[in-house]
Amino acid sequence: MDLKEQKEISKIPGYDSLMKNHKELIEKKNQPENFSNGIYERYENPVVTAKHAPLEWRYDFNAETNPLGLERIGINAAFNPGAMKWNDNYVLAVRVEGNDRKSFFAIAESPNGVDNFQFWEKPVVLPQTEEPDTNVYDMRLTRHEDGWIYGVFCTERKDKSRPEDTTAAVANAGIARTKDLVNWERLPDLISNSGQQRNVVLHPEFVDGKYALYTRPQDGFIEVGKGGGIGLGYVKDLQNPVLEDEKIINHKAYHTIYEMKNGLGPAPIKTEDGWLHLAHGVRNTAGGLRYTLYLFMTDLQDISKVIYQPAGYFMAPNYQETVGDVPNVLFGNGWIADEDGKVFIYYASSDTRSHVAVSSVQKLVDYVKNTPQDEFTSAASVQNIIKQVNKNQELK
Ligand code: M1P
Repeated sequence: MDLKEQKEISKIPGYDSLMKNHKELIEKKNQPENFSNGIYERYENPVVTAKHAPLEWRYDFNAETNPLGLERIGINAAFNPGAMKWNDNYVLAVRVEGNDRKSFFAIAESPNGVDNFQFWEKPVVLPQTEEPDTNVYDMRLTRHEDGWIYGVFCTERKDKSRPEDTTAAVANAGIARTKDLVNWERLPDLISNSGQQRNVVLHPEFVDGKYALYTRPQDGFIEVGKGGGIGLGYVKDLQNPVLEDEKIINHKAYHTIYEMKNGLGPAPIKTEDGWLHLAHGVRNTAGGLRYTLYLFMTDLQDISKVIYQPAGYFMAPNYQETVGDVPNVLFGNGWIADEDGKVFIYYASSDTRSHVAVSSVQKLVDYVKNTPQDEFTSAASVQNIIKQVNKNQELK
């Protein structure tokens, strides 16, 4: 018996069909949906799901130690990916969540941005600070002009001031940087005046020689309380990331899609008209929280100044997307603007799986500049429709 034969014999039962089905899933072609609102095209299939996780992570393939061929480590979800272009390919820093509820990051790469996403061999090994993370999630990737690629993510730990409450947690921004997406250097966590921080994003350029960070201060772990809104603050040195001059630049507001809370998605895209931002807004309903995505634009000279913000959502969960571990959620923390102006918007549905929608800088800029702004009353919304009807009547 030669060595190769010995290896074949030692594989678990069902190995070949497991491998075949996994390959078919990864190589499945993706198409745009038939319907588009003209602003973006959603793609039919999710780009990354729990089932895309490599079989090597999940199975012990050795028939001697796993004679029944059982899955040993279950993967529950693959969502909220950060995104960037990498050697002409499209990479996602996916929040992969195991059956044990722990999230970690893993890089998935595709040649075209819409299908064939394949995870790299091993998940990201994130160095720890003195106080280890219990859970990490929602990495925003920023290629900063200082030459590093930064991953800013949420780090969650037990709230030790409430030992009796097993659900009490503290969220903050963890910061790591890399040159190759494999070896990561951990920097200290953000130091800010807020009790908790989530949805923190690094701006890609220096502002007056400082690092600019978008924040989302909050009083509690889930509830933003008196805090909330998308903030902006500055850090002189990321080795000692003390946040200064934090101010809210995009407030939550009554009777909007971001009435209860909001948070920035990925780092903004620079356009000739301004910085284009993707964010999520949260409102409460009788059926629970509803997360939708919205866009706004800030001034090129003064990044704290919102210059355009269309009313309402840009993208909301469709019927299938409303279903998942945390229903009725769209969350987007990754997008890629290609050199030809195409924009790949990566978003996740219901904290379960990751999708793509494709648009362009031209369309998104037109959308933010020409969609009516929220005037906060039904009567004003009716007037906006009437204005448009009258304009169309001039064409007759
Ligand atoms: O469950 C929905 C989202 O909830 C949190 O986002 P936010 O702090 O804005 O409410 C995050 O845990 C996010 O990962 C999750 O998708």
